[in-house]
Amino acid sequence: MVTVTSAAVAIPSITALKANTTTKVVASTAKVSSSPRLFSVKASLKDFGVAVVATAATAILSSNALAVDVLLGSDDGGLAFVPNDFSISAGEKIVFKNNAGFPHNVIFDEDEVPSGVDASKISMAEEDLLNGPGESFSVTLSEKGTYSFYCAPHQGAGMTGKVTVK
Ligand SMILES: [Cu+2]
Repeated sequence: MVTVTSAAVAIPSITALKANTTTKVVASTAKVSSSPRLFSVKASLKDFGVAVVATAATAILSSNALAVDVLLGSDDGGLAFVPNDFSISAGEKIVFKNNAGFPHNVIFDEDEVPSGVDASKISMAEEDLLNGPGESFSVTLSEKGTYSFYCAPHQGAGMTGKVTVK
C-alpha cells in the first residue's frame, strides 16, 4: 500500500526556519505526499531545492526508524536503482529518491510479488514520472516475500530491482 508521508511530522522539525519558508515547505511536502499523481515538478520545490526537501525527509526518517532509501539513478548517471537488491523488514518504508538520469518511476511487477498482493496498489502509474531532482515515491510493504520492480522508461536499459521483505 502506498503510504502518505505525514506533513504533520515535518512541521515541528522545520519551525526553526523562517515562517514563510516553513509554510511553503509544508505546502510542497503535502503536495508531493498527497498523491503519487502529483509528482510533476513544482515551482516551490525548485525554489527550496533538494536541501530543504532532504531536511524534511530526514526528520521523517528519524521519526520512523524503519525506512530505507533507494536512489533512482546512480551518481555517475547510470540507469539503475541503488541498491537494486536488498532486504527490509515487514512494514518498513522504502523511499525511492530521484538522483540522476530522470525521469524515473517505480512499478512493481504483477507477476513477481507475493500472492495476494495487488502490484498496482504499491506502484506508481506507468505514465507517472518523477521528473525533478529529489522527488520521491514511498511505499510500505507488509507482506513477506520477494518483490521485483522496474522503472518503466528504463526497464529496457536494465533499470530493475528486487526487494525481499522478511
Ligand atoms: Cu528510470
